[in-house]
Amino acid sequence: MEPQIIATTPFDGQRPGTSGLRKKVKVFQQPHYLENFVQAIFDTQPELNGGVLAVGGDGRFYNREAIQVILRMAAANGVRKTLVGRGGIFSTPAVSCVIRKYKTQGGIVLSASHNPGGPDEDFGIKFNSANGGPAPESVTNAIFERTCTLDRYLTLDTPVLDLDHDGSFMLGAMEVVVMDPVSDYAALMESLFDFNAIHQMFNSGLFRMRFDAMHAVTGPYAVAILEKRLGAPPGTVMNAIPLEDFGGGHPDPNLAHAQELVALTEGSDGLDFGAASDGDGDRNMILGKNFFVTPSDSLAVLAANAHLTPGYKTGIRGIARSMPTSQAADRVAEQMGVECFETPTGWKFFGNLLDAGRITLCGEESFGTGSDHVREKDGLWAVLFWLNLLAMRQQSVADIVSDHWRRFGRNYYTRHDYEGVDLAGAEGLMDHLRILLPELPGRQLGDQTVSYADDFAYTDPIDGSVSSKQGIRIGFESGARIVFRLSGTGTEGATLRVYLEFYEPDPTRHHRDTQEAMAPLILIARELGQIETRTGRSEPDVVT
Ligand code: VG1
Ligand code: CO
Repeated sequence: MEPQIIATTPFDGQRPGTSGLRKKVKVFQQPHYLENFVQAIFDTQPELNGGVLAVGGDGRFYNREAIQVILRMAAANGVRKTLVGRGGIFSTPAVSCVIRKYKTQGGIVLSASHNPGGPDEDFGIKFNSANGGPAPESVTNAIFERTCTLDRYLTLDTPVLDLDHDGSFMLGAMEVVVMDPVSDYAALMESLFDFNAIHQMFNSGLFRMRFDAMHAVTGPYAVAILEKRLGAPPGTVMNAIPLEDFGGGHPDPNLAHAQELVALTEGSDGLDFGAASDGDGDRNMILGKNFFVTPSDSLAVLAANAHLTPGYKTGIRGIARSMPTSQAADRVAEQMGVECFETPTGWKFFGNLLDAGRITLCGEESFGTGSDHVREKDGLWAVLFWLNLLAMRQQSVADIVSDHWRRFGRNYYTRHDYEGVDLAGAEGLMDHLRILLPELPGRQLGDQTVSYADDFAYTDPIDGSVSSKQGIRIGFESGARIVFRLSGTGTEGATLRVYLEFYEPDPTRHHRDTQEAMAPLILIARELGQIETRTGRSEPDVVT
């Protein structure tokens, strides 16, 4: 079968953001739009020619069509073999797992993660490298550059491919292997955690939990692992059937969007444990009875307790967190005597540190936690990690976290998001802060004195690459911080994220209401950023 050469012209704005190219479905549905981006991947990644590629997505609207396009183009571009999840489905961490296990030359992940799905909502695509992780900036920049000059793409003229049955078939000279999306991932989880201990905890009948798959990709993974392998009662996984539009919801596991689950953990009859994941399965939210675990704390608690699980029993080598993530993990690293790194937002910055063996665990405040087992953040992994800890420690979630605070102190933390604000206003706010930076050190703001203020830049300790303008950091002498950043995953207007934290060593002050405790710092951020005048918003849309 001869490849067809299709003439095309470049589209503006095919620059990948924090995690791949994310646009409205309608943008992707324009003739040649998806094809151009995919061709730019093949043109810039020569090792795919003659190589193996993993492909799958979170099952959202347009996933099925996009997979067909990609497979035909892969065959026309000389890919030798593709590994595809049945139905075109793979969670993001499962793609990473498959790339690593079968040593493919890379993978293509179709997802817009926590963004809503459907004909009028979002779609996304990103390329993962042979290490299983999101391509580093050097690669995403090269792909973008290529989209600016592209004038043709290669494809095959074939009927619709059947991807709903396991097995393999030839597409031109390329072999397509349709595989169970769950089994390799489940086996990896079993190698890391004490499934027997977790099984016993479920068998005891004393432990009650729900996992909210939010009608997204983790449904089949969670049913297979929690209910089938670990013996959790049927129905433990709620909203388990993946839907193309996630049932109309926002598949974002946080207090605002997973309210049904949150309610089940509240009150005197609340569940012992609640957890949720996002559209593509890489995020996690952890809840105890009447207790929300801040993702930054979750990373710190997992690090401090990692030795209790089989996969990490020999200890961890180091920890990395994204810049806006609280410094709770730093305290654990310090006490353990291991290295701690502060990277820009986005998982791609952890890859080099993981590959070099400098870190074992990493995480972000945005409900992302992971380790060197794959090169993506991993929602179910975090849930299983917590279950393993609960089984070993035989304590409630609240007790485990309170113990942690007593030992390390508490980093009070919150993030305020102002979504869909006017782009010019948001950029104006950031520019205004940048201008202020030089005069801030030494200044008194509220009850805090500024010790440093900068626009975060990161030099990768492994390859020396520099990423600048990664967010405004304002650090105070007390150790408190305020960070301002604009989102790189949205598809409409701008989203301003304001991240706040302060350190509280005194255990008698560890159980205050977070928003109340942080009110003075929140006020400083609002005034300094002139948030209301510049965004027109007096309150954030989402508080986590
Ligand atoms: C957000 C989060 C970031 C995360 C990224 C991708 O990016 O803040 O921490 O890595 O989403 O996560 P931004 O640029 O909107 O702040 V996912 O689950 O969308 O792959
Ligand atoms: Co995600």
